[in-house]
Amino acid sequence: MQDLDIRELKLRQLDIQGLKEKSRQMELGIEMEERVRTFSNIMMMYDCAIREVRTKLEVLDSEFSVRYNRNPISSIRSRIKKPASIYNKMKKYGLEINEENVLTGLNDIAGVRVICSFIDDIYMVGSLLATQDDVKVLKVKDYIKNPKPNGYRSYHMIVEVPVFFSRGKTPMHVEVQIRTIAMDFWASLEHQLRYKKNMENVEGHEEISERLLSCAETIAETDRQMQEIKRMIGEFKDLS
Ligand code: 0O2
Repeated sequence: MQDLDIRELKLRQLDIQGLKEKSRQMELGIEMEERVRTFSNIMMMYDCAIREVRTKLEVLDSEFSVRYNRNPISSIRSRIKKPASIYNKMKKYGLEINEENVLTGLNDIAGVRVICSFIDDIYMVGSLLATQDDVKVLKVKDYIKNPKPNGYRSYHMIVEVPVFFSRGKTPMHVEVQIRTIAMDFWASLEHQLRYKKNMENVEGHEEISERLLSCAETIAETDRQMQEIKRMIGEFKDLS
């Protein structure tokens, strides 16, 4: 009789432990669901910020197309940083992974890449965007005037734009990279070939770096020549 009681007691204990475990898992599930919902919400906000900036750039391009019969912007691409890259960058900067830091700690979760025809279009588009009164420029990195040692050229801006949601206005950060078709050609291939890879372990990495740098310089020279040709054609037009 006593034996049965003890067995019964043990079974009940197991039952309680099982229930506790189930409820802990449910709590974890709810917490996880909550985190996923928060993350999706933040990504939606960045997506909207990208659309705001894209629209501004598209408006400028349309205006130029009608007013001056030419398009300074050849194409626009945009992307939201992948969760794994967000995680790695936050770890790199020693940031705790939370909602606040995902919204304010990184500037490049939302990225817009603007491909221009000529070098002077880059500065014109950058300045026309910067002077809009709802755009705040937080940071500029001019890798055209100061190319990176590997030859990378591009004009980077971190801008803050207001996005209007149902609960009010939120200032959102967007990284805008502006470059010519030629700079983009180099950067895209270099990104595929080596950017972020551990090149030091690749045999002949010094020669690879030198060749990539040499390609970047050839491209920069071509961009300068195209700019000069455009200037000459512009002058000829003025004379006619
Ligand atoms: P991905 O995969 O394109 O998103 P910061 O925190 O601003 O001081 P950060 O973020 O390195 O430092 O800023 P920087 O130098 O402005 O570079 C931002 C982005 O420019 C990179 O994003 C690349 O997209 C591009 N970039 C910079 N340097 C190079 C380069 O040498 N080659 C190529 N191909 N692209 C470059 P991510 O997040 O690093 O990469």
